[in-house]
Amino acid sequence: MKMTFRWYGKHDVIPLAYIKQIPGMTGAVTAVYDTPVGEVWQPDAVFKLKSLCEENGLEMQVIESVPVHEDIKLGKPSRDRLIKNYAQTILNLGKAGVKCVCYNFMPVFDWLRTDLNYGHDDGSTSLAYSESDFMRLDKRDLHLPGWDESYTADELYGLLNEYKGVTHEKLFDSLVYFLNGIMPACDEADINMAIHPDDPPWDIFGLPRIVGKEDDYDRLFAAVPNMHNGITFCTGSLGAGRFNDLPKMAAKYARRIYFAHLRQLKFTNETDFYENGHQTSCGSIDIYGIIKALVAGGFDGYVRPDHGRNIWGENGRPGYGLYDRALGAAYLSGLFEAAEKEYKK
Ligand code: DNO
Repeated sequence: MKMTFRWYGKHDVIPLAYIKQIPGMTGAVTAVYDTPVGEVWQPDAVFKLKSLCEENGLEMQVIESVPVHEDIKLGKPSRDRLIKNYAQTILNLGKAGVKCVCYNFMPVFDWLRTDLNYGHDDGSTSLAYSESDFMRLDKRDLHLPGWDESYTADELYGLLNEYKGVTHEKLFDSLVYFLNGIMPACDEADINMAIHPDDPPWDIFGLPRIVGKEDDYDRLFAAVPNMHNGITFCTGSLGAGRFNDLPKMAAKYARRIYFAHLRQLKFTNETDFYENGHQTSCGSIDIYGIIKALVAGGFDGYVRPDHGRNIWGENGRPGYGLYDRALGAAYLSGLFEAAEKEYKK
């Protein structure tokens, strides 16, 4: 296991030097943020990022994310050029020593929470999701946390319209087409692709979502068995679906899980939850059970703490402050140390 920490590039208010001070920290998880989606990440941009990390004593072996252009998800004719670009980005990343690329295949929107500033009794804040708040959203004027705000209202409307004929099957075929297109580059660069689950793991706004439960992964690996086709195991995303048995899935896919996002959430009723400190006792996700299952199953990938609270007066990027994620990293490292001594095969 290698402990890592997400870093949003030079605009991140958290200095890499601080990240390095977290005990056991080996690497930064980052991305080239100024290349438009669909274009090739040029070697000089990639190497510059790598140097920044290394100057601070951190590796850059994991990228989160290389975003997938909507035309690829939509299966449009332009996808062949875009997939070629993606493959070239993979080759460029491989030359810089990257080993794992996190990406997602969610149409239009990434993760969804309805509150970025949920207040806890102890004065800390975190992200939260409420079904009734979600139902109340004005679907014609969507501005939600975590979403790509670069779309104008018209563009968003146009894009949502384009997805009208896209069924789960069609989206799945597009994912398989995409993966088959980039696997040769992954083989050459020895890079593992790690698909991030849909968050939450169900359809939103009538848009299909296809990576959120055990059957989805079985289908994906049957369609693209290449071992470079793998998973980002995000406990907060998968855990939002009460139908998922996380320790079971961790055990089953341990050798396909190249990257683990470990985070906590606590259900307040059947559908609603808030995020919390990483400790198993802080929520509904059995973090230690998952780590034991990963280790016993042969997991040997990258880990990062995910979505901490804002604590100690920090006014950090929601879910991505320094302090609670640092506490999370220390806690998770302790659990891995225990589990690896006990269960490592
Ligand atoms: C949320 C993140 C996601 C993730 C992407 C991966 O906090 O985990 O935004 O980076 O879905 O492509």
